[in-house]
Amino acid sequence: VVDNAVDEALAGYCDRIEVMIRPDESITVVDNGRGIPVDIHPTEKVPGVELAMTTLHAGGKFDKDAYKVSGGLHGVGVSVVNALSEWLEVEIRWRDGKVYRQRYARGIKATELEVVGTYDKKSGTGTTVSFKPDAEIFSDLHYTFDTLANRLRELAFLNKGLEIALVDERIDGDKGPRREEYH
Ligand code: 0RA
Repeated sequence: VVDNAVDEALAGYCDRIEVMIRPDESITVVDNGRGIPVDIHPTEKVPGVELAMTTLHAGGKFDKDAYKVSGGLHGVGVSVVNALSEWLEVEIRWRDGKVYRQRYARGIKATELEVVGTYDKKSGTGTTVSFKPDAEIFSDLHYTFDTLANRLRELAFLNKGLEIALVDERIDGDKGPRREEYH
């Protein structure tokens, strides 16, 4: 999920990514890119985001498409995260000023893409993906802060101008959640 946001940064449209580890060990990744496309794909007849969430784009055809949603560094993309998640929710702040949301359960669409509100255009477009790894697939559901921190630090160092924050909401001390930022 982070790799997709990094690809949006490489394309020149995103300069900030925030990763939150939630108290229930779900993850939220927020970026300030253009937003995963919500418009209807001309031949597939579903929103671009739905294709991204349900199609394995391991190569070839999809990658040449003008509406491609990057597979990230490993070529398969967010559809794999979706398939391996008990639930996944995507929220898009699109350039029409509307907020769109869709939910999935174990990779299967649970709701249609819906308009759930509007956002202040000053705050800008972007994508938020939240997911909870599936306990029927993974035996260890616990995230290790330092493992994520080391990877996110590398990604920030490798991408000029990109800020990445990691927030651990499982730890909420006097100063609030544990937080690190890389630039
Ligand atoms: C393809 C086209 C457009 C945005 C994206 C991909 C995009 C993908 C991801 C995945 C995570 N965050 C993302 N942000 C953007 C642009 C579509 C348009 O503006 O018409």
